[in-house]
Amino acid sequence: MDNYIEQAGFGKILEKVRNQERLTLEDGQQLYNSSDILALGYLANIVRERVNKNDAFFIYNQHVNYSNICTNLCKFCAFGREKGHELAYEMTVADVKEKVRERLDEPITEIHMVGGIHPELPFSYYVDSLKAIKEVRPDVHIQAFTCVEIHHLATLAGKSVGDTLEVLKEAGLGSLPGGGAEVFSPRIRNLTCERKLPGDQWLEVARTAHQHGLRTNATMLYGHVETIEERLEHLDALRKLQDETGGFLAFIPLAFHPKNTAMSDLSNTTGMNDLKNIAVSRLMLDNFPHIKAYWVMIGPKTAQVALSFGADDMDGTVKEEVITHMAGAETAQALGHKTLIRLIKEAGRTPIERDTLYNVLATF
Ligand code: V47
Repeated sequence: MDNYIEQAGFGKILEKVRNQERLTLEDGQQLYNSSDILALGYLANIVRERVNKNDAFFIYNQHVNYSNICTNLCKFCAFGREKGHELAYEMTVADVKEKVRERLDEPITEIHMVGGIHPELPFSYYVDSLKAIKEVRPDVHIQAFTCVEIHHLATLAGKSVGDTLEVLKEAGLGSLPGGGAEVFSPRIRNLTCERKLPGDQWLEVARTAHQHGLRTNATMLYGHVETIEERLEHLDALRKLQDETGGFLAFIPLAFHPKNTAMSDLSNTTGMNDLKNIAVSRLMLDNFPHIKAYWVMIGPKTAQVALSFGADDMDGTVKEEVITHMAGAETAQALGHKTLIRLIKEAGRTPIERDTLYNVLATF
């Protein structure tokens, strides 16, 4: 295989990967510009198996999207709605509590809760929602509110981001999901989400969360109008912050779904692009412990194959995914525990049920 990699022009990168040397942005360019997916997969798999051996993780989780009312109305998003729109919705704290109560008979270990930037809900709503979830399921880990929401909540609370996080932690917040990162480039934010928190401020909220002992994830929305350079700058910014804090748990490349968005003239991503983003992220983000193949966005079949192209995590059972399905995702809204185990086993990996912080709960 080494001969093959050298003939494909990746000899130097192979040497660096073997010697655990950091890849440069130019190396990243070369990887992204190649269509030799087997070579990319081979290289990414070296890092994947060094970091995670043969393990492939999943989690028993439940998504709760408390409201789609949003003042940002990003062009790539089919979920957000203006207040008063016929498809706008907002759950009360009692609704959130009920959503969690409905599944009390299932061994859910994580509640993943995010929503739009709501113009009116007070800070107390968010605190009370966390407390309500903990009342129903005291042991559950709540992974809630993207860095964009946290910034908004700090404004509502009239406190610093750090002090806001302390209040939320006290109410039950366990960690932050990775959404809202999109592509940090100001050009992309101007084109697709001009009202959203700028990239440098997203990173600042993540830094503060890490300083306050909260682990967070990071995402990148790819497959719209971003360039390869912009993707690599995004990965580089995350890699630098991770060097500084070590607070990121997982990176999740998110495949753009155009349906029902203001960018619906664009095409869906392809299998090659999906696998390439997994492989290049694994290679560039040498300091991230986990790369997640989010089956909701790339489909369970590609996510399964991704376990050989750099990914070590398939996310989880999810239950009632809304954000991607509003944008035309044709995947199921939930996957069974048994299906996840079968997908991982057939990929030749060891299925590991984890909790949010990657503690092992069961090995299959
Ligand atoms: O922030 C919005 C993205 C994100 C579309 O942290 C879209 O473990 C594709 O961040 N097509 C929310 N993507 C989802 C998210 C996430 C999901 C699963 C796990 C984790 C984690 C995080 O979805 C948004 C935005 O970047 N998004 N619209 C769309 N049309």
